Amino acid sequence: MKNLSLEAKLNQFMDEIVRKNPHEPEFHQAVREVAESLFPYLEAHPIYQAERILERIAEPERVIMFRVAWVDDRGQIQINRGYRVQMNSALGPYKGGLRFHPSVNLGILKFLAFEQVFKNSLTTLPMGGAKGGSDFDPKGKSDREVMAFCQSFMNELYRHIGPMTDVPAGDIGVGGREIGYLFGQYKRLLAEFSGVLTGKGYGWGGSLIRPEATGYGNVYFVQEMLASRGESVQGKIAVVSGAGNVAQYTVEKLLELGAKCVTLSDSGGFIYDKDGIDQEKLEFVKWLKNEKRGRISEYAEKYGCEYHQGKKPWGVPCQIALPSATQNELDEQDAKTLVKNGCICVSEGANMPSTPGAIEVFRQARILFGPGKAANAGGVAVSGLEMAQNAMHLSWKREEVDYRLQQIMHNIHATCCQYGRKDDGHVDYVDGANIGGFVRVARAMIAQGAL
Ligand code: NDP
Ligand code: 2IT
Repeated sequence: MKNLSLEAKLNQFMDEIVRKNPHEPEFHQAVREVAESLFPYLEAHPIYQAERILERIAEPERVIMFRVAWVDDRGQIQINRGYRVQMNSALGPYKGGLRFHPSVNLGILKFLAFEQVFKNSLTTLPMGGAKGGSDFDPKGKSDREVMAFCQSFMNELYRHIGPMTDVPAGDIGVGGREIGYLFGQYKRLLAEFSGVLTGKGYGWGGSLIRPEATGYGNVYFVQEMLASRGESVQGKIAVVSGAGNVAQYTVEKLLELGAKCVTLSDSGGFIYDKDGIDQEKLEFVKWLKNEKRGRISEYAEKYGCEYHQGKKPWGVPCQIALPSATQNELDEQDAKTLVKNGCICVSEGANMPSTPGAIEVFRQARILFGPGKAANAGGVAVSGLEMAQNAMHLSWKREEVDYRLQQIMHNIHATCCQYGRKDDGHVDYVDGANIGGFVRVARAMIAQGAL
């Protein structure tokens, strides 16, 4: 074993991961990326090898799967599958979002829960890592159907969560409406008003800035990366994918800082607004997506700009690209196009939006590349601040939460630099985030014994 090359050891480790977790390609992808960063570090820190920390982190502490039956508007029973992957509790109660999307399966939730462990560690707040959700598709469902589904989902989930045990939040397909229905059902079942979920509405336990936090946080991270090369956001052209929670507030903060955002997308295609998305157009997007629940093509109809059906926005020339929709939405060819067109900074609002081939292109080109577990940590960070406010039974002002969010993103950037700086001074943010996130979890696991 000792004589094996690092690559052979990595392959052996990955073979075992694949053998134990068959048919879960996204989970393999997430683990491999972390393992590639960590293996050289582990060589220099044999204690973590002896304690088998990475092997332990890659095995969920607990996986819960359950049936969710509910009655649709036609009076028919629908059956979905619910999940909660409780990955790691070394640093605090399990914490992470719920995703409602037809593509949800165990492998996708395991990749997301795995990423969450490192991300939450990077925030330095006391949160373990988890993810959950269902293959339920909220698209085209009435509010009553969504409520019926959420109530049935919580009827099972409630026994596995709690403010000191596991605190879910939103993700794709789970926003303020769903969190409200889930919270109401939990409260009814336990007769207890507690901070069991984050992303609650303001006035009933929610934190100011939580809706904005992921998008704003990603732009704060971009500011930090650009500043390290003497650059700023002001005057840059930005390409954003997605049109949901993360994308909307990414655009809002970029606008405030003087950048020009020219794209948004959804699963139907992308809009290209050469004049830039201004605040008024953004307010339309918020209404379109959060209330009307329509398609982004309606933006192109209203404002007379280009709409590219079935396409992604990465061919649009820009200096900053912010993938904010879903996993593996930006591939190697897209990455080459971005670099060729002069993109200097890619920062992941979504979880694992860049394929391994794309990441390799960004790293080779030495452009600024902020991996999701660092760049989009602002969302869960403000969730952590929501938990703190709930525990104190008070709420902070907008400025206070925003200031803390900025500090946390600043510190995450510093951690990435600390662990990702190479001999020639170049910072590899992927290595920095993976190693920086790992170290806190590893120390806590060693202190807490073999479990
Ligand atoms: P929303 O549900 O609010 O928005 C998701 C957006 O992505 C929609 O525009 C949706 O389009 C698009 N999308 C989703 N799935 C696909 C797909 N398979 N192909 C193409 N487009 C797709 O989710 P969020 O904005 O909250 O989440 C976006 C990303 O950010 C996810 O990767 C999530 O994990 C990550 N994230 C979210 C955080 C949060 O606090 N909400 C925190 C950190 C990361 P359509 O409506 O057509 O499906
Ligand atoms: O991926 C993520 O970090 C989230 N969806 C937010 C998790 C949270 O608990 O706020």
